[in-house]
Amino acid sequence: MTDDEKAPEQPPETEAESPTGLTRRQFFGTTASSAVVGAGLAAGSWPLSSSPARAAEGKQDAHVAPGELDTYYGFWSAGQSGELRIMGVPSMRELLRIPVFNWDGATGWGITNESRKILYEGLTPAGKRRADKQGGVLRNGDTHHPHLSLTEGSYDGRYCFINDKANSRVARIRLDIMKTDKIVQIPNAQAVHGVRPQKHPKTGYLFCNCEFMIPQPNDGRDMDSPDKYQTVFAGVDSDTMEVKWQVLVDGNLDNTNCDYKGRYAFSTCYNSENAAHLAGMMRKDRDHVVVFDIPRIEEAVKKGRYKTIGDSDVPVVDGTKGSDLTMYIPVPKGPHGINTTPDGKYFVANGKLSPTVTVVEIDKLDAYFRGAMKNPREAVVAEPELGLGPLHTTYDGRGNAYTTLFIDSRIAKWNIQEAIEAFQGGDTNPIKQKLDVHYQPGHNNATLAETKDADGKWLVSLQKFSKDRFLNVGPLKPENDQLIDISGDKMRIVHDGPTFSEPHDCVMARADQVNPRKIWSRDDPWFDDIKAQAKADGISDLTKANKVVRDGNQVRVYMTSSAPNYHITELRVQEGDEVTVALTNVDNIEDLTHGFTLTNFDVAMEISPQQTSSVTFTADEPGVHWYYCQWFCHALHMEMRGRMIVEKA
Ligand code: K7E
Ligand code: CUA
Repeated sequence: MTDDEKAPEQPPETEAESPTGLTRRQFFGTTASSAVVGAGLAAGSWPLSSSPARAAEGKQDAHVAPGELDTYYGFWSAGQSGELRIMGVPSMRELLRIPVFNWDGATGWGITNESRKILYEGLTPAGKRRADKQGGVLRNGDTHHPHLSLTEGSYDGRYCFINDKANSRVARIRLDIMKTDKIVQIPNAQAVHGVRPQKHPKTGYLFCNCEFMIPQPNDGRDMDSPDKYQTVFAGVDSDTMEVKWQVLVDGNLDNTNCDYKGRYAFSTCYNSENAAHLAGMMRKDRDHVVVFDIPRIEEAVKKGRYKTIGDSDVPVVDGTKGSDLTMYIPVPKGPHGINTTPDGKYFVANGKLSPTVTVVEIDKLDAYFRGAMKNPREAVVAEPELGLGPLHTTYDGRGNAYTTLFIDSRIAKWNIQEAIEAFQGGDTNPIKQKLDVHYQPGHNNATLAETKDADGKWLVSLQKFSKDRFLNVGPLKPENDQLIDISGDKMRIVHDGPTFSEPHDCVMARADQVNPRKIWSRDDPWFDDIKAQAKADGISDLTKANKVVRDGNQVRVYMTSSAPNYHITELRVQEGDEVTVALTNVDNIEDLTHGFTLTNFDVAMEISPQQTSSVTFTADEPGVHWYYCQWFCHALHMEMRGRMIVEKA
């Protein structure tokens, strides 16, 4: 039987098939409210909820009227753009971009002293050497996996974490101010891919998969012996963003997840062959999932059962096959995503090169680590065949799973319990529906599905290709993020959203679970460094200071602004001075952001209400240099500017 034969009948998926005479895009465009959906169905013979014999589609209204607010925050990675994006769901409106590993001219990320410190201080020695060669920053990032901090399995609104595959870093974003506040580069690693915050009792560790295998240490040895390359799984303390320990493993590491009890993390491996080339990586029919026993790893570190590698002092324990710290579960072929069910009972590893997903019962892992289970495959409780290219699975909290099928361009909805029964020999077909998506989905995620509060309302499917879905913008096309109503028995696509390169993954939290501040607090530790410097310069309150301090050839300018004025509009320095401008926005009105752009100096920064930002540059060009406010803040915004006068040395 083919997968298609197994799947229940589906609504028409091509534009020509619509019985209403509308193209499908027009149809959904006119059915923004649930009342119209009902009318449309009654009028035509669209084979959906109008027939009592068929499963009903959800009827949620995805339209968020002008002035109305979304019910979920979405956190979208931005792939090669290196940032994090905040979306409103279900409107799919982009609300904010948060620079993380990229350079950003709007906010001055990579330019201000505050951001440059964050971008630099967590780098490895090799990372610092590279940054030093190019002005103190690494310039690009490749974000894949945003995940929010949890307390006892629920979102707690503290942090978002995100990986950088390109330069092997992970970052923490403070959700109260929506700014990146810590970045750490993982030693002994190339390409940090899967990351996942511990769910219980609270985050806790941030678990990090280092994808590529390399010689350990990577100092010129073993370069022509790929069979000796190894990679590590890393535990990062999310409170300090320090790497606490690493685990050497067999094979590579792709995606990772963890349980709801605080004991296990688990990662997929697609290169158990230790191959350096594609054909070799595909040789075996089974790769594996490696399970990490976190308390045992901590114990091993405590007892000194570790080594260090190269110039890193991070303890590295041995988790290769035969170790008592890990368990290797063979799964078919090249598994990719790994997703824990919201009830905490199972994880699902997605086959990618196998049409199957593998369901593992988490409670059964204990038996293996106790020594009571010899064959790790005994922990597998189901392995349904879903279609071609299963990559990632998400959940509705009602016992159903939704798996993206990359090659089929579909999402398969299937029932976990029925898949388990079928695995035990029952004749149930666990597949409930297959839905065409456009095109080639990677991750999908449902609202709150990475927490125990999965609510089964909305599913977002992130497509790698948009092809013909939008106006042609040339050879580089947007991705296509589709919003799907999963509140009914059948999935229904309600929105196409183009996105710039390339959201791999997203998570969604209820709006009440994320509570950012409206303006900055002057007590924020963000300002600690500049406050300390100001104090040394005799300034106790930056909101009252308009003062220029000369210290040799260093000049520190403390300035305030309130719409539409800078309170220093004429600044005299000498050619060659190293100038630091610390600017405080004393407006305390919500949304009244100012900025500071020094023309022809490549200097720009944001100052939102009650924020201080600082920047340091060399006044190397004599003459008159205007600085201006680049955020339109007032009717006299154009006039909000001043002169830096650089006198010839
Ligand atoms: Cu599947 Cu990097 Cu999460 Cu992309 S990974 S799809
Ligand atoms: Cu201040 Cu524009």
